[in-house]
Amino acid sequence: GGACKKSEDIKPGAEALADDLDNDYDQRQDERHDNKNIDSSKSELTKDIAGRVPATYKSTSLRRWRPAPSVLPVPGGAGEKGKAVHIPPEKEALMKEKFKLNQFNLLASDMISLNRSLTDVRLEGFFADIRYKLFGHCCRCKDKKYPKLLPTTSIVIVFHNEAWSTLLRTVWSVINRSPRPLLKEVILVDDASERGKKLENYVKTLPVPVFVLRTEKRSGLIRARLLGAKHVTGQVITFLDAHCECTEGWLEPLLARIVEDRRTVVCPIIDVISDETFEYITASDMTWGGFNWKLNFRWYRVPQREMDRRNGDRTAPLRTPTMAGGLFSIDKEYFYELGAYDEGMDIWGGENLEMSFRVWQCGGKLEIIPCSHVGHVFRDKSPYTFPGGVSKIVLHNAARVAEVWMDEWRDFYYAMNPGARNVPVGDISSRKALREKLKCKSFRWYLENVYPESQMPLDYYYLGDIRNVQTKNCLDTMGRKSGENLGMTYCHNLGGNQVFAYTKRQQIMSDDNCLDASSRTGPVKLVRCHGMGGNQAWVYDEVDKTIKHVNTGSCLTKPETTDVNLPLLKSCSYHEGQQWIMDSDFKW
Ligand code: UD2
Ligand code: MN
Repeated sequence: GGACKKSEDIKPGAEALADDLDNDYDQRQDERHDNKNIDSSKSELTKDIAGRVPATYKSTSLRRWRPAPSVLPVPGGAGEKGKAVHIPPEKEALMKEKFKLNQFNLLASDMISLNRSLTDVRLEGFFADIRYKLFGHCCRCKDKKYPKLLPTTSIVIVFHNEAWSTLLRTVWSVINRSPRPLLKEVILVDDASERGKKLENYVKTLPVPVFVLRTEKRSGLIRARLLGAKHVTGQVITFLDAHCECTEGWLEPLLARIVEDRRTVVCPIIDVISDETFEYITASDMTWGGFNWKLNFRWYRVPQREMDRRNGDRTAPLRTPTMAGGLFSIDKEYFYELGAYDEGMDIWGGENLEMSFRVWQCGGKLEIIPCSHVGHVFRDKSPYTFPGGVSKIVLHNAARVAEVWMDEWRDFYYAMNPGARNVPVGDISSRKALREKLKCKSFRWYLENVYPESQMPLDYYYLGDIRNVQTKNCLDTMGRKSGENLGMTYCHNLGGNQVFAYTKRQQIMSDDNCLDASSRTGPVKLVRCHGMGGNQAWVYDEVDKTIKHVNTGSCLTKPETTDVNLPLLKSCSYHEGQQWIMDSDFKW
């Protein structure tokens, strides 16, 4: 592009600190995008993008298009081939200072070329080769043949106070690694950033159409994405976070899958770009998306059931119960048919589960396409403000998910999040009407058919706290992890760590952990639920009020006075210390 100055090492020294802190979109960071492939194909490209507006779906031909060679590594360049960047000790203070701006190592990011090279991370190798030879079906991503006619896509990237280098590296990775005929445009939505340099002039120099939109006031990522989507002219919308890097061949498999079935919402495998070193680390292709009782998104191991459905082919589309939310492609018309996003959601959170449930319950499919890899900088903390408070916003969004989509299982959400009841959910009538209009299936259907491995029990007798008759105290996980002892303390009536479900499969569970005992005298531990009975099977007797461990015949017993926080397992004597009440008086 015309604005490209020649390659120069960026050496932000201590003297750079002051002005870097008030302007982290410092132009010095774009000094190294001397992109060889782009210039040579520029005339081709203008013709492709501007000269042809596909009238129908599946109309953009890749037949005559030849891929540019992938971006060549700059010898000795920081972070090339996705390698880690190490900051010399004398710059550590500066590094720490800059880390606070975005909650990632901005100094490292600024040292890396805006179009650094990455290695090709797609699955191949010995076992894939063997399968290919033996069974003839292709288990190597690089050998897969995609239709020559694929829909065009527009990339929508929303951001608030994003750093120049990560944002533009995202854009460059899209430009460098997407077949040009498929890339309609890139739409950047600035969600009222308070700092940063103007992008308008810079994007004009880029070899593909890149537009910058602005929200009038901080609107949050959900409404910012809606604004971006409105301006999409491609056939497919592809959303990305503002700190991503797309790898070789990331786009074709996503679009190809949508061509097969336009009601498929597809996600790449989200690889990890280290927030400390910006190293590109390939993520497992054996994880999918789930969620816990709090309605937090979580990664879990793909169950054997789904591996079997795919005949063990790790390159086949993976049906995932939920998506992380930031990176996915969806047919534009389908996006709107399906209800776009819930405009009542603020700032951050919840929209990923909302869309996941909606896709599945309303007749679509949600998949991870393992041949598509995109890196993302995962952070420990959020760098920006949540006007009105983090928990209030996140709980508000989650409550909308629970109320509209989860039927009776919304109780788990309210039980697990003390205070969630006090957060107003706002007007949800239009979202409920949407669910009606689309004739969406129930949450029970979703749990039975899409996510039977979920920690939401399908059938349960009870959800609430479990009180001891003698001590009047309650069982309490004390927030402990799998493998640790169950605890007990005074009943606080707030739910959270004192909420247990007693299920028809005889489990007593708290989120994904179950009460578990392996000997007749305890201890009683919290162990990841396995759903196979065994040490995790308990029978509650409503008459004598005992909780009996099936395997050992022992009874759950109040703690000794020496350790009042440790419930025990003892032979049953039916005294009050072994009587429990499952009949909570929570406020939900
Ligand atoms: C994950 C998703 C993210 C979103 C979020 C839940 C991935 C990799 N990321 O969290 O896309 O689904 O879960 O809501 O799946 N932003 C704004 N305005 C705001 C706040 C954020 O534009 O008020 C932008 C932000 O600059 C970023 C994007 O929204 O580009 C996502 O935010 P994030 O990176 O903080 O979310 P993340 O990755 O923790
Ligand atoms: Mn992100």
